[in-house]
Amino acid sequence: MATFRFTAGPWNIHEGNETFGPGIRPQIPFEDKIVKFKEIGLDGVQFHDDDAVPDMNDMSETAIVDYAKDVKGLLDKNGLFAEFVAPRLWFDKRTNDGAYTASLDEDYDFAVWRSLRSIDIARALGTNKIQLWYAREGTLCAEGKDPVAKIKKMRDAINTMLEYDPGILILIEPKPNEPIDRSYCGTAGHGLALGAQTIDPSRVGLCIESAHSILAGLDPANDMAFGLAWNKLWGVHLNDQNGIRYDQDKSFGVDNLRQAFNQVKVLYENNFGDLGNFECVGLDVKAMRTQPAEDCYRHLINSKAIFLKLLEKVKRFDYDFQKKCVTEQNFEKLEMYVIDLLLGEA
Ligand code: XUL
Ligand code: MN
Repeated sequence: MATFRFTAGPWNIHEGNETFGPGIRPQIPFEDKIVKFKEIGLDGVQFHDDDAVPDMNDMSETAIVDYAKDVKGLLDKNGLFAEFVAPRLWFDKRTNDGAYTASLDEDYDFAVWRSLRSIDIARALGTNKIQLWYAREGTLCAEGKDPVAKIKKMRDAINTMLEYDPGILILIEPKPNEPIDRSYCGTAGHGLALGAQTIDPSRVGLCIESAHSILAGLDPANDMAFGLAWNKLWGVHLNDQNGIRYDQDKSFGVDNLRQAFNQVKVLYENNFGDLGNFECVGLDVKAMRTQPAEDCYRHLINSKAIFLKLLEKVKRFDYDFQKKCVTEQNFEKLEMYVIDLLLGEA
């Protein structure tokens, strides 16, 4: 029941830079991160388009693919696969005001160019998954965009990608805010509704990130369940988050263990990983700024370890006892059992 393949992106090892201070750990070359990923027990790597091909904006379309093929060689050498490629549509000046929802037509065109190149890169890396995190698709100034027209542009961009390559899958990773404060695609429901409006809804699914669900005031396990109910959960980004504030990307389970337990439980019970889309367990976590450089993979190691410890708890879950409690409608009894299980007393 269930196959768990663990993945992370090169951005998950960073220098500790945040809004209030610059990086304080030395930069680690991409190749070193890849080697270390394998060593700490990851199975695959997640990419932004420019994680794979850093100077892509200034390269020809053939040069981009050639460069990506070399990256594939590096992955093969280290026994890792590429899970997905996500166009990074929030760094460049041309995507300052949104990408598919940019105010200027030429900026929209740039975003679509990057998206199609992401597909080329994904193919060269050996994956058919494109992940869309809609960073700036929304507003800070609410009157700055016509929301109805712009939401339709998000659909148009997906259609262009689906048409460009009939074999790709699009994974929408919804998030309600940050860096914008009003997202046009904030929840799993928005993601699926958007997918349903495209030319091929069967190729649009979800990647649910724990922190993003929490930021939306929702329960991550239930968001995952919502995707699983329709076989639309094609990826997860596990992490943790202390309430509704800035996006923290804490290690999985460190803030709310029971909430993490229920994420593992819903994935395990529903055969995640064996559902036909090579579903992976992404660990979208970031080390605290205080973390020493010599131990800067610890948050990834911990997140995987916590997942596996919780998996053991899930496997010991007493379904007969649960059924009895449900029949008696004695959920107080069931709650105590879950707490005892998590505390090692059941
Ligand atoms: C942003 C986020 C990103 C995406 C990849 O909050 O989670 O790391 O997962 O673009
Ligand atoms: Mn993420």
